[in-house]
This record gives sequence, C-alpha cells and structure tokens, in this order.
Amino acid sequence: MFIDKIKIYVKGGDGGNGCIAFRRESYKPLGGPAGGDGGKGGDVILRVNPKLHTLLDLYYKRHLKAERGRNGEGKNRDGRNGKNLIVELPPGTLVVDKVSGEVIMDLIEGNYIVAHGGRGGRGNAFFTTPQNQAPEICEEGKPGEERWIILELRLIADVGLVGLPNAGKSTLLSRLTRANPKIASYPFTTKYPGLGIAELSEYRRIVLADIPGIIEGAHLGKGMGLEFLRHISRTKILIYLLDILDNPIDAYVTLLEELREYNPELLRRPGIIALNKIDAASDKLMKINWGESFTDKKLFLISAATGSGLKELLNYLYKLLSNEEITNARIDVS
Ligand SMILES: Nc1nc2c(ncn2[C@@H]2O[C@H](COP(=O)(O)OP(=O)(O)OP(=O)(O)O)[C@@H](O)[C@H]2O)c(=O)[nH]1
Ligand SMILES: [Mg+2]
Repeated sequence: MFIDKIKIYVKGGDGGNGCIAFRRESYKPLGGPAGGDGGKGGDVILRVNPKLHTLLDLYYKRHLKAERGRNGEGKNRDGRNGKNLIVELPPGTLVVDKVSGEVIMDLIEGNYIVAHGGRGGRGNAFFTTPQNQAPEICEEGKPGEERWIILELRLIADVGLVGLPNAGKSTLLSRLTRANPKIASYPFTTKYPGLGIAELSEYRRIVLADIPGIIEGAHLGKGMGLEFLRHISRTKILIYLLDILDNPIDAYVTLLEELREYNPELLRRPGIIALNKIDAASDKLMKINWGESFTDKKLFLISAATGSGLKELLNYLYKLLSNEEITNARIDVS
C-alpha cells in the first residue's frame, strides 16, 4: 500500500504536577518545605528519515501522544521528564494544520517539534519566601499541546515523467535506473508514483519520478485523476513522454491541457519531449520531421525498450540540471 496523505492527531505529554511536602527530621521540630517540581511532558518530534518513501507506518497509528512528565515528590525530588515521541517521515513531507489549513512545515531534512510537552508544575519548595517559610501551594503541570495535522508526501525528484497510459514511462524508469516498476501493455499499470536514481557516474546522478498515466479529463477525476501530480510539483524538469505510434501530437496537447488544469505553473517548468518506441516505428513515421510539430521544447527520439537515444537524453538532462537557475521548487511556508 502506498499512502501519501494522512490525517493524524498529535499531543505533547502533560507536565507533571508539583508536590507539597515538608521535611521531617528527627532533630528538627519543623522541616522546611520539600515538594519537588513536576517533570516536563515529552514533545512530539517529526524527524526525516531518507530511507522512508511512504506514510504507511502512520496509517496504523494515527493518535500519537508523547509521555507525560512524572509528578514531583517529597524530599525535593523532581519528577522525571516525559520521553519525547519521535515520528519518522519520508523527506518531502508537507505538514499542514488541519484547522487553519496552513502549511506548518515542509520537511526536507532534520527535526521539527510539532507538539510541545507541557511544563511541569512547581512544588512548594519553590514558593518559599522569607515571609512564608511553609507554603502549602504547588502548581499543576501544564497540558501538552495538541493538534490535528495533515501529512502530505511530495516526492523529491529532479525529473518527472509525464505521459498518457502505455507511453512507456515505467519502461523508461526501469531502463535508466535500478527501479523495478510494473510494466504492462494495458493502461494504468502504474497506480502509485515511484522513484529511481540514474547513475551517470559516481557523482552524477539524477532522481526520476514515474507517475500514473494521464488521460483527457483527468482533472475531472477520469482515469487515475491528477492528485498524484503533486509528486512532480517539486521536480526541476518534466519529460513529456509520447508514444510515437499513437498520435503523439494529440497526446502532447492533452498532457498540456491537463497539467494546466492542475497547476499552470507546471507548464513553465523546463521540459523536454521524448518520442518513445522508435524501435517499433515504421519508416514512414521515422521520416516525419517531428521537430516541426514540437517547436517549444527540445526533442529526443528514443526507445525505452532497446535503449536507443537514452544516453543523449540523460546527458542533456544532466546539463539542464547543472544549470544553477533551475532549482527544486519548494513549497511556500507562510
Ligand atoms: N516497442 C516498444 N514498446 C515499449 C517501449 N517502451 C514501452 N513499451 C511497451 O509499452 C507498454 C507500456 O509500457 P509501460 O512502461 O508500462 O507504460 P507506462 O507509461 O508506464 O503506462 P501506465 O503505467 O499504464 O501509465 C508495455 O507493453 C511496454 O513493453 C519501447 O521503447 N518500444
Ligand atoms: Mg507505468
């Protein structure tokens, strides 16, 4: 199961209560106040784990509470702090407040405290003053913060593959990377986005994202819809992958229309066009001057099946990616 959006409840631990106590010592008629402070409640901490690629773990556990602080005790013993609860998430998880709809955090790396534990209450020892040597007051611990949040995964890839079903997106991914996506001659073979890493050399690598096929009307929910497009919302480059055997010009127009419906910004993203399956194309098809039809982007003729044209494609992608003006789109955190 691939889970890429989930609603969870998080709560920091409550603070422990302070304590009212007095020292009893045999050689002193009256001991001083000796109530310890309550411990602080644990925080709920979101932590990025680059090895994770789905939110699946959270699917089974959607209420997450950190430990409460222990109460203070006599003999000035402070209560132990509650343990933090660490929630591991894949890189690229967007954290949204459910109530306000506000983006709290775009988790790319590191940690983030999403619900603070409550402060511990102070024991009566704290309230001793020259005027009041035996205070009979203490504080209760503060409750931990609680909130509902929505976690939304957006894969972080350099290049996103967009195309109609059966264009050969998964075949291309499997050819360029070690990823092993399902490939078949029926539409919508790919149901979930997947990533692969193309290694050009030791230091030159490109992360590619394969997503489900897009059809006309996808923005109205047809086929697999367009929800998964959020996974390419961060990519720096799009490859429009078109089946040369199956009206590539119409396919391209459909793709542009659907992407525009989803987010017009995607159309401004640097892109290239790859006409796929040239191994199976007739001489007639191969003689067409495709460059005249696709003038807005650089065009490649390739075969994901035989590998023809892929070296040039990768090198060009790498050159584009090295251009510093192109950076991963980050999500605005307001
Ligand atoms: N002859 C030929 N067939 C190819 C080539 N690339 C892919 N195919 C075939 O096209 C069919 C669809 O390939 P997929 O890689 O599953 O296509 P997809 O774009 O991922 O399709 P969806 O996941 O359904 O959107 C499969 O039968 C592949 O074997 C190619 O370069 N040449
Ligand atoms: Mg596929």
